[in-house]
Amino acid sequence: QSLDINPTPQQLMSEGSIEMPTSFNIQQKNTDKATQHLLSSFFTTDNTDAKGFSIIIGDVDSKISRKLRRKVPGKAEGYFIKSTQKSITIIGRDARGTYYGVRTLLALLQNKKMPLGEILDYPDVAARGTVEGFYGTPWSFEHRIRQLDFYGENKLNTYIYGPKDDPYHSSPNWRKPYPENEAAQLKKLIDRAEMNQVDFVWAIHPGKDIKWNDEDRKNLLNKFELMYDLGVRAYAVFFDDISGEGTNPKQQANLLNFLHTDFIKKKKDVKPLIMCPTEYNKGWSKPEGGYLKTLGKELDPSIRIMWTGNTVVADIDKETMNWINTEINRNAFIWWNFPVSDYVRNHMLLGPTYGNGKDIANDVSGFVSNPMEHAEASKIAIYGVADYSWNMTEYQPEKKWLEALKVVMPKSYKSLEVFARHNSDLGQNGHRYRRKESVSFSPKATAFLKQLKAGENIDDFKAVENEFHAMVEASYILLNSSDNAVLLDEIRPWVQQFKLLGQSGLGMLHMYTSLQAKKTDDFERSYNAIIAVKEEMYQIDRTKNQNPYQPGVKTATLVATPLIDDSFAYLTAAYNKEFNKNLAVASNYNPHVLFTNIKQLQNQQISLTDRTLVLNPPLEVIQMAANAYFGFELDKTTRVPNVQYQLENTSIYKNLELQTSTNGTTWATIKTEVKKDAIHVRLNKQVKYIRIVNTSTENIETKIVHFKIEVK
Ligand code: LTM
Repeated sequence: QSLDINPTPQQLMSEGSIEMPTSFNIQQKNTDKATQHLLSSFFTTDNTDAKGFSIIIGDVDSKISRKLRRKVPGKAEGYFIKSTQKSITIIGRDARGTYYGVRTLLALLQNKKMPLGEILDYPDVAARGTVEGFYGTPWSFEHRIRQLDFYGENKLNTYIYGPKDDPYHSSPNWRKPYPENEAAQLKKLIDRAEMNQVDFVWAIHPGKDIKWNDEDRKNLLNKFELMYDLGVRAYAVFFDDISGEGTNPKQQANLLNFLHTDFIKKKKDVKPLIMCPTEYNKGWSKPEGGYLKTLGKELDPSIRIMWTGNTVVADIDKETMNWINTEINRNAFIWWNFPVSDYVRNHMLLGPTYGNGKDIANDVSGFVSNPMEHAEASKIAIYGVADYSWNMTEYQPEKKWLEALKVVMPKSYKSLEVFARHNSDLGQNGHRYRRKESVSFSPKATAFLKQLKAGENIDDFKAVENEFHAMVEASYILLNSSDNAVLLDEIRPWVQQFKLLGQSGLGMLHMYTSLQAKKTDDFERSYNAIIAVKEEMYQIDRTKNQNPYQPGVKTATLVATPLIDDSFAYLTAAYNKEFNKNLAVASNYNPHVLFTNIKQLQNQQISLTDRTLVLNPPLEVIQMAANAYFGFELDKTTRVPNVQYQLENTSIYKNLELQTSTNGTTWATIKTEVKKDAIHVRLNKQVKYIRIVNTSTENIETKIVHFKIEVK
């Protein structure tokens, strides 16, 4: 009998099972609201009775648990369950432990038979959960409610509220109170978190414009008080993605220590502070500047310091932890940037949670995932995070991924599996973070292409055909499913795109068989159908999920799409050659490349749409040393009618030059004028290289709002 319990308990001693009782006698003296609420969600007058099967619930201090208390694990939030023929006893190490014990009990009661034996359970990591810390549309109130319930169900205890695009969390309004409506919603969320035994950690992001003076100290304290009145009992201060004065580590430490003594300690019922440093990953840390060491030395030891790993987006291993923990004199609190997709917004990241070391439980003070702006879809990864952070050594990514799919779509999970296994990679991106995709299909796709191009018999033809059928069928099932409308709303454009991709795959296979049989009419019919399907896909890409960063909808980009595109191009060329035809080999190939000497930008993506070449703007602050530049190298000298760019720090325009060149050696400087913080130039010039250069001797720090040129 499989006991579907997420996260996986630490020790489960099974001694058979009995028929599942139908009536229960609950004996408990708990006062914890969350536990009461949970019990009443299951035990009603219909299934309770003084003569029913005994369920005894208490924490280590209650009389009820006197005999078994020594069995309760010594770790915070742990619990012990003993299930016999006559009764079940649940004893928690603390209130949260008891709550988790009851969560496990309710999972046990979902089984057909009642398992007997003992469970000893506790979390490996103290703080587990999410940080809503992405750029883009913050989660809605309803989504957050669903998340908090999900965290309770999966024993996650931390939700850090820090959406970058909430102006009352960050600039310009961090000093101001939330408007009435938003405050009322936050209060409801805080209550809901309490009902799920989740710490609602409210984060502030003041570093963009903070002044290191008494006035701003008071502003911060005042905002903390306002949030306290709404019910907040845990706080974080973020200093990520900022430049200038706000980055000073001594000032940051002073401020945090002040908040610690003048707020946290005084309140008595508030948890220790969490902070996100400016140098929050190794790639950006400058040991010579002593930033992290200063924080490590000066910050009160109770203050937890967040860390994203060796780079902004990275998986975490023992070495990473050893390095950072030595720098900051404490165990870092991991901010894991997965499945966040704010830098690859046209992708849906639905793959398994994997990649982090299974040996870092004792090296971290917390582990939170930064999710996608698609809250419901993020649950697939978060489910894995819940298990990983609770019971690291036992964590099995694939198994937990399959379970997660079933949890989010109990009826249509098999179709969701087909969709999710082809929608997990991020595509090329500035952070170079990649995920496995189409794992079982990939070898078949490779063999197919190889044999096609070698003119050999295609061994896996049927398997490839089956996969395309599965893609189309799964999409139809998902698009018409009713078991998770919230999830479907988020993924719909991607599923539509996926269905069309599957159809184009089937069309491509038909082109192949028609060419083999020399049936030219059939070949051209399928060819034209694919062109029409591609047009429909293009329309989705141009109308759905539009945003200034990575607009559009991309699906199955690692294996299935390249297989179909390559085969289509190959078959069309082969057909043209054999029958002396001239069918177009459609291509959306972008021949231009990024031109930069800035390391941070080296992997940044550029995109070409309707003759506009765009640098997909990075979300982070860019460091431009003297002579640093970024721009484009066009595939050949081309007329560029217009250029537009905008940087967040407008005071630095005077230090920059817009330059063009036809050979990359001699450069012409273009006159620019600032209008409404941006630069628009009517260039109308033949150009092969175009760049923005820091011509001053100073280091420049700025975010790039946009940079685009027209190419004729
Ligand atoms: O990762 C951190 C600490 N900060 C930001 C996040 O807000 C953002 O979501 C991620 C991923 O783009 N990168 C960051 O730098």
